[in-house]
Amino acid sequence: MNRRENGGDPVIRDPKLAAIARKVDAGERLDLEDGLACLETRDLFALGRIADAAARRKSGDRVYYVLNRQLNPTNLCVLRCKFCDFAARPGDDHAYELSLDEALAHGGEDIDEIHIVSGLHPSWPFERYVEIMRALKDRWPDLPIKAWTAVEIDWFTRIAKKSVDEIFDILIAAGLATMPGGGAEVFSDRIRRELYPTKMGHDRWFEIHRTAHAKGIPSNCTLLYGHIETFEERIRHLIRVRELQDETGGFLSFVPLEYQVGTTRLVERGASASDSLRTVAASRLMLDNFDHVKAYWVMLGEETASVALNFGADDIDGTIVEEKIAHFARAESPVGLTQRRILKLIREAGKKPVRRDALYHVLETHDEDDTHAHSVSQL
Ligand code: V47
Repeated sequence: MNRRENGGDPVIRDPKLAAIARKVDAGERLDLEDGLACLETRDLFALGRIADAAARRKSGDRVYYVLNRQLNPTNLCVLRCKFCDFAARPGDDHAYELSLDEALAHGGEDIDEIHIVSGLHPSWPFERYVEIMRALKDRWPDLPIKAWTAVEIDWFTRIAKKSVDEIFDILIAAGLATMPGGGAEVFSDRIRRELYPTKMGHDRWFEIHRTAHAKGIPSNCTLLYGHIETFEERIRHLIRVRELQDETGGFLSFVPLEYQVGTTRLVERGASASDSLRTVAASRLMLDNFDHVKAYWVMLGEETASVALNFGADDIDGTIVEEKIAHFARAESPVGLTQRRILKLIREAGKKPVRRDALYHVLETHDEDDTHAHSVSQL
């Protein structure tokens, strides 16, 4: 195969990837078969190069990160999703509810995003969730709040007996800037029936994100992969979210979440590093209308996340400080990363770190490589 026939890359061994490279070069949209070829290929490095080229067309050699903290006000939850180690029932050993002061302690002038995700508490009124946002906003008016997955928004409509529209109006007045992409899981009715039959349906997830976008609130979309889903279900998930992005343009970032086996043990072992890298690359290549694909280090682990920055990801999330959802599920990654460590992971991938806020406003670019000026123990 010569250079012209395989999309300009002399060493693409997989002919399906060569065809994908040609399509990407020509700006053609990939279809289900292409997505499957990305997940099935054994030509991992060629896939990485194609996805990296696509990422570079969006972001150059920049990789975004954010100084952030996660706040999970409670893990008490009325749902029993079969993949989740975080949720608790009243009386469970690991159940907790943060007081308002404890929740407030997660804010600060040192961060550019507070990311709030909660359980669906059996008795908290809607006002309790709003109160947390208002208290944060009163204290740190400039701190962008990224809060509540669509599942919580749906819960708020039920406990407050209000429409999605009305709930958003209240949350926006309380300081909502953007929404995380959780609760999407896998857009497959089969998976929903098997793993989270009592959670709201996927159509509702789309309705809520569509409403958020119409109200000027951008959001993310996640994919929970590496459990019982098929490759086809992964790719159909990408195609479905791509359709809403065509319609609204309101998504900021796509976030593949690697299932943490923890005690839920839907499968014996989680996704391999190469499966995760293929999933990141497939996401980048299928989602031609998304600006950002995230390598979420908490679930990928630092090393795979750093490699994923050469497989189509242009964002590594942030410092986080204390993460609970993956760590209750026994994630092996640390509970938080220092800014210095994040800079090192990005630079070791050969990319330029760019500090952003929750809405991807650029706050700082780091041109000087000071990674090696510090000993490993400080990193
Ligand atoms: O929807 C639960 C997932 C999500 C497990 O938008 C698990 O930037 C892996 O929304 N293994 C909530 N995942 C977290 C979330 C999120 C996280 C990071 C970045 C962003 C973003 C959003 O956590 C849930 C569910 O899919 N989850 N249990 C588990 N065992």
